[in-house]
Formats: sequence, structure tokens, C-alpha cells
Amino acid sequence: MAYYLGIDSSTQSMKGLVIDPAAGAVVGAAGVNFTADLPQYNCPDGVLAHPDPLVKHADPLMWLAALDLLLERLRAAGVEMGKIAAVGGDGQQHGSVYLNGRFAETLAGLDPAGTLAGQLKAALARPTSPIWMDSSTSVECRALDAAFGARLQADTGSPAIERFTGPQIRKFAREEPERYAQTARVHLVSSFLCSVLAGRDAPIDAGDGAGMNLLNLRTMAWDAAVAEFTAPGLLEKLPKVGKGVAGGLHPYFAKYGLRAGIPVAVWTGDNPASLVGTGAWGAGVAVVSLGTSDTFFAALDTFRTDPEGCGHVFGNPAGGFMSLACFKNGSLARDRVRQEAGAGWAFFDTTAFELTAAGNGGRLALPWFVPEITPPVLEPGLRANFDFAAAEPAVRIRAAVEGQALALRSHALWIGSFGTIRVTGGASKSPGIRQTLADVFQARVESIAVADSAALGAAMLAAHAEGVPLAAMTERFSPVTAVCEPRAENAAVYTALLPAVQALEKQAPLG
Ligand code: XUL
Repeated sequence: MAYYLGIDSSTQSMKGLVIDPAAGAVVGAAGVNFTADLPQYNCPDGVLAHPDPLVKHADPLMWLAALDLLLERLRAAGVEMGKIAAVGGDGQQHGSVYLNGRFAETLAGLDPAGTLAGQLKAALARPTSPIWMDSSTSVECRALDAAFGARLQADTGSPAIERFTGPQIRKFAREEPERYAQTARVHLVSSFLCSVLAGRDAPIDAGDGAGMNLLNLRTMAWDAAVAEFTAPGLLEKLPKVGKGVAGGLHPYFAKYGLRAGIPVAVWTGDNPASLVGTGAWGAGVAVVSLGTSDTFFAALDTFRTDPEGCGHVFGNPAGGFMSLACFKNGSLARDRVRQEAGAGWAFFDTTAFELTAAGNGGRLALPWFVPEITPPVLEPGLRANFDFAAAEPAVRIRAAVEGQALALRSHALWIGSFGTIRVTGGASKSPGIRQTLADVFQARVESIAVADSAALGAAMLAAHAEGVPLAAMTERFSPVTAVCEPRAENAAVYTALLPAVQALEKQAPLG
């Protein structure tokens, strides 16, 4: 049967997953870790060292070396590469790659005797790529705010955001005008790697394009006025906006056993790919991913934006739109609350919730140990509406878990209501957290065992581009492993606490 390959180019690694939709099986997987496998690019954890802590760049040649190595590893692992019928992929969002006039010609003439990095080095107009962790463009964001005001969010789905590509391009054009002038093409990480596979300039999809502060989501075309303000002549330097198939696989990749000419699906961003991989691409299902940071994402039935400007709107690769909000204080914050309470994981995950009642008697905490993104608050520090330090460990733990869950609900109000929440990430194994989410949202909380949801989503999108229905793949590849039902008797308790968490977000940290 036909196989499909999905490649996830994320911050710290590149992963490949090969699926056989007819058999409902993952038939191959491989990964390249940038720190361990490609130390020569000096990007531990995927980031180049820089004296300014706000500047976060990576070496785009490392992503090319990773692509060569990943395909070689898949082949060496015994995957029947000749059975792969289409390739899809996704990239960490917002990061950008700057190419000169030699890019198109170099791509077309890729020679299997050489490496991708070796051949494409001379096509870079800028040696480094700013990535999503960069927050050095506040000046550019304020300029965009002043020029476009609320229209920027109303039309592009987000207000001006430091890590978004438009502000990054504006900074580059102002600081390095000569290199900007030599730039013929600005690609996202996703569209850059897709171009390499297809051997020609690939489009940017609406999933990833919406993370640029440049794509008008009402017209699905680049916003000419915003692009020109961002940097002179930018419109001509952007690839097309598109979906479907970018082209046939370049013969260069035949050296890994892949068939030249198989369709290369237009790549998307890692979050839109995860929306597909977690099976949440339809309305009414939200995903809460509990990791280092917590993310909340869901399909949006119609285009609308967050009135508070915290959440983003991206294209949904399955059609329509999706929302995404990122909460910086996730698992690391929970772990710190646990440690400071002197509790073990069993106590944190279960016992604390047995010793206390839903609503915690109104005692809430927001464990913001680092500056928060949702809502944007620069001053770190724990917020609480009671004497946190003096309270029992179980009370502290419930206060923090309920505070986080209520903040998630509060910032998701604009998106709509959800009958189902799918949870992923390490902390999703915690019974206390799952029941709290179920009760706070009054939704059924489903656990899913999907390790690499972005790579899986990318493989599913490759298959989908070839006519395989997404619904059938979701059932097979993203099955529900556990369910936690909401307790109706707790609905009113949490609804009554929403104003309290909203007030807490405006409070100063405890001293
Ligand atoms: C989303 C974001 C990150 C990156 C890297 O806006 O910045 O999730 O996509 O994963």
C-alpha cells in the first residue's frame, strides 16, 4: 500500500514519520537532534549564541544538513522509501530564510553527488535565520501599531508580535539594507524546506503565513500596504500563498530511495500540523498541550479575532481557521509549585485533589515564574488571592492548577465552547489536572497517545493531498486512550471563579 512521509522541522530537532493509512500503521520514524547530531553548526537546542538575550537566530544550513541526515536515517532504518507516494511537512512557525537571486537556479540544478547545505550556501542572502524565540523587534512592532492600529489584528489575525516574521523582516531591512537588497526571496522555515524538496519555489500556506503579520486572512493574499510598510519592495520578495501540491520531488532525493516526481505537499506551521495530528481539525474540539509552555488551540468555525489580542488566528490546513494561545508558565511552573510545597508527583497529581474541594474555597494562584505571554505580563512572580506561603501544600497545588485551568478558559471564551478537549504533553497524564480541566470547561477530556503530533499531521496532510480522507486517518492514528467526564455539580463553582482569575491577572506578584 502507499506510504506517506511527514517531516517536522521543529526548534531542537527534525523528525520524520512514515504512515500507511490503509493499514492504520506508522511504518517508520527517525529523528535528528541538532545539539547531538549536528554540533558543527553551533546551535545547541537549535539556537545560535548571541550576546543580546532577545536575539534568537539559527543557521539555516543546519536545517538542510538535518534533512539530508533524516532521509538517510529513514532509509538506513529499513523503511521502504520507494513505497512513499507523497511527502508533506511543517516547520517551527515565524522563522525566516533569506535567499538571493541564485536560489531558483541552484534548486533546479541540485546535484546528488553533493549535499544540500554545500550547494545552497551560496544562495543565502543572510547567513542566519531569526526564529520564533526572538523578541528583539519591539521597535518594529510599535511602528506597525502606529501605522495600522487595530486593522493589523482585524485583517492578519494578530496584533504586531515580536516573533512574527513581518517585524523581523522590517528589522533586517533597516539594520542590513545591503543584504536586504540582495534578498530575492524571503521564505518561512516551512516553505524553504518544501522548496528544496520540490526543487522550485514553494508557496506559503495560510496556516504558517498567518504567523507573519503580513497575510490578509480576509482576502487570503499578502496585504500590499502592510508589506510595503514592513520593508520596501517586500511584496515581490514573498512567495505565492497556496495550498495543495508544491511540485514533484526533485531527482536529488532519489539517492535516499525516494521516487523522483512524487507530490510534495505544501508545508505548514508546526501548530497547524499538530491541529491535524491531534484530530482537532473539526469544530467543537480543542487541544490543550501541557508542555514546557502550555498551548491551547482549536479550529475556528468563522474568522474572528481575540478582542484582548492574546490569541492568534492561523489558517487550518483542513480548511477555515484555527486559534492558538500560548501560556509561557506551563510544566516548569507546576514543577516549581510542587517542589516548593515539598510534594512528590503522586501527591501533586492525585492526593492534593482528594484533600481539597473543587473551587478551593475561592483560593486561586497564577504561578508566573517567568514573564507571561497570555496575557502579556513582563513582571514575573506568583500571584495569589490568599496567603500562599502559609497555606497547606494541597491548597497551594489546587490553587495553581485551577488558576491555570481558569486562565485557559478565560482566554478561550472568544473562540467558543467545546464539548471535547484533547490533552497531550507530559502533564496530561495527571488525573488531578485532567479532572480540573474537565470541570472548569465542563467538557469531556480525552487523552490521546500521539507522540509527534506535528510530524503525524504533516504525513496525514501529504496523504490528504492525494485524496485520503482526514477523518478516517484521525480515527486510526489519533485514538483516544482515556476519558475524563466533567462533573456537572462543579460547573457553577468554576463559572463563579472566572472574574476572580481575571482580577488576579491584573494583580502584582506576591512579595
Ligand atoms: C507559535 C510559536 C511556536 C512555534 C514553535 O506562535 O511561536 O509554537 O511555532 O513551535
